[in-house]
Amino acid sequence: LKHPLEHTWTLWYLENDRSKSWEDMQNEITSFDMVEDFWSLYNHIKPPSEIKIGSDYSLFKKGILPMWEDQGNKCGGRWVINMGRCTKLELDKLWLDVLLILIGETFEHSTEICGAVINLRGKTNKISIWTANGHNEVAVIEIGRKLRDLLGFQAHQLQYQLHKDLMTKQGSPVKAVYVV
Ligand code: M7G
Repeated sequence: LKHPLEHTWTLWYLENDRSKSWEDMQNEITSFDMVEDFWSLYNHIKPPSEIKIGSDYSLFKKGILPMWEDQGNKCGGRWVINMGRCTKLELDKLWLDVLLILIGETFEHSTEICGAVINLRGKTNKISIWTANGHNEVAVIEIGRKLRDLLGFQAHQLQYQLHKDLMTKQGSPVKAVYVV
């Protein structure tokens, strides 16, 4: 007997390749809607600490592409966690925690959740949680506070950035519209 999840989720893998456009670097791996299928996938793939620098994993609700341009993301933004210096174990643990928080529908405003991304960038590894509407302050703040508490970041500030700001300010720092 398998245990159903509330949503169907799709895992994506981005492999850096200068000969391709950014969109073409995204590879859809597989989708799942059962707890047991999540674990068989998780146990089958490399953890983030073992994949090449420059790569990303993304887990999104099925039907939402892991891109700013998708209808589901274009008015939204992300809570971003800058990992800084951390061990491989800490990195893999935090990503697994984020995955479980997502598929477990942990938030009151779970409908606002689009997905999560981990960017493997060496010293600037990042994990972000993408939500659908950056103007839905109540939902964004609830999600940010709960993330901070569940991940044990009480002493660590989390910032929320709008995708439209990231899209237009490539390279330069992007202001946070919310902080928790
Ligand atoms: P990143 O990989 O999100 O972060 O963005 P990084 O700076 O830590 O590596 C790097 C670049 O990838 C951006 O400047 C864009 O050129 C491209 N890129 C990233 N994202 C998330 C998107 C997206 O959603 N859509 C498009 N078109 N390009 C993106």
